[in-house]
Amino acid sequence: MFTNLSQGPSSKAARGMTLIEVIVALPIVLVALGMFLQMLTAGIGVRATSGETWAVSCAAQDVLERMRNTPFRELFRQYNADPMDDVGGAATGPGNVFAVGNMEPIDSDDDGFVGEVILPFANVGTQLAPIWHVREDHANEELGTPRDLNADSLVDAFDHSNNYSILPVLVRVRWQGRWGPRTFTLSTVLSEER
Ligand SMILES: [Ca+2]
Ligand SMILES: [Ca+2]
Repeated sequence: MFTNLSQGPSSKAARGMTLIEVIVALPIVLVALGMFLQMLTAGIGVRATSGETWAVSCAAQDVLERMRNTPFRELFRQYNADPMDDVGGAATGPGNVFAVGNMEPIDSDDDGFVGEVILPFANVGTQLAPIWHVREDHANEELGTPRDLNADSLVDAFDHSNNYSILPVLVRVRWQGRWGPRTFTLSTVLSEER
């Protein structure tokens, strides 16, 4: 003879306990699920951030590579902020700013481009009528200037756009990242002996 235990009072108690267990476990499960979703979201965020950095790094290195492939004497005219003196005619040069895909510039960015090429160039004219010079006395700690740029062992306040022999350069990208403003910078010194 077999007894159907499922119909007994102990089975009802077991079912009751199971229900209580579920009620007790539910918040724990929900918390665990929340943590899992948080980790999943963070993981996606990390991947997106890494993707941004990779794209920006490639773009900055590409700009530096193009500068290395530009005739050294033409770097000043091609990468200053004056489109009128570009070697191939007005506004044919790359200029001092560049875009990276559809990345958004940070709010305080005046020119609307995320990328910027920074060289020891100074505007000795006005905003409306700029006159760009290569200046040894251009003060920029990141560029390492003031610095002798024409190898005469002197640092002066003259225009060296026709006789510079080295050009320190920063290629900087500032963009509105997934988690806020971000900056990536490459720096090097370009010289005639490349
Ligand atoms: Ca130019
Ligand atoms: Ca000098």
